[in-house]
Amino acid sequence: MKIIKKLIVVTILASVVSCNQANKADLSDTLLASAELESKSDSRVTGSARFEQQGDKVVLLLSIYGASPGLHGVHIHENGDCSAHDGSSSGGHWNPTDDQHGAWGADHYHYGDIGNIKVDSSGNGDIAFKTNKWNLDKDDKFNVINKSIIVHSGEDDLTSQPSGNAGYKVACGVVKLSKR
Ligand SMILES: [Cu+2]
Ligand SMILES: [Zn+2]
Repeated sequence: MKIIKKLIVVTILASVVSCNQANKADLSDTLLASAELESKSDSRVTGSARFEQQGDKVVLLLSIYGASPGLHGVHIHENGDCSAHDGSSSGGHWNPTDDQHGAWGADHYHYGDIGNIKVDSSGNGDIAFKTNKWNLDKDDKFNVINKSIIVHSGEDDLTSQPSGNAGYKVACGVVKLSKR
């Protein structure tokens, strides 16, 4: 009986150890960042963003809650600072290529011009975004760490300068490296 118990314990320990090793191996080349979006300008909008480096691409998943139904402009802004009541401390659109505001992938756009997020009748919205123009791991001007992600009160028209006439800022979160 004792021998059987020992065998069971040894087997369980061995499987726990091997699981841990497998997880470590998976994480070694996964770089993650996140942003918790807080309400701004007396809104009730909150949200969370997750950034993952996948090879030479960054994948962004953003979910927001408590927003009015319809389209809301979403951008990466240049400063990782959400302290102002109206979010103005986040600065302008992140624009490392010194270009004009526009639709992502058009002739002219900012690297922070994610576009619009669609919010349903319950006030929830999700957006998934993937690009090889950003990174989480390089010491260059295209690294998105320490920038901020902003949700606006209105729709980004993808045309007006300098920021798409998307209204005021209703949520803001600083992009922080979370795991290597
Ligand atoms: Cu913005
Ligand atoms: Zn822009």
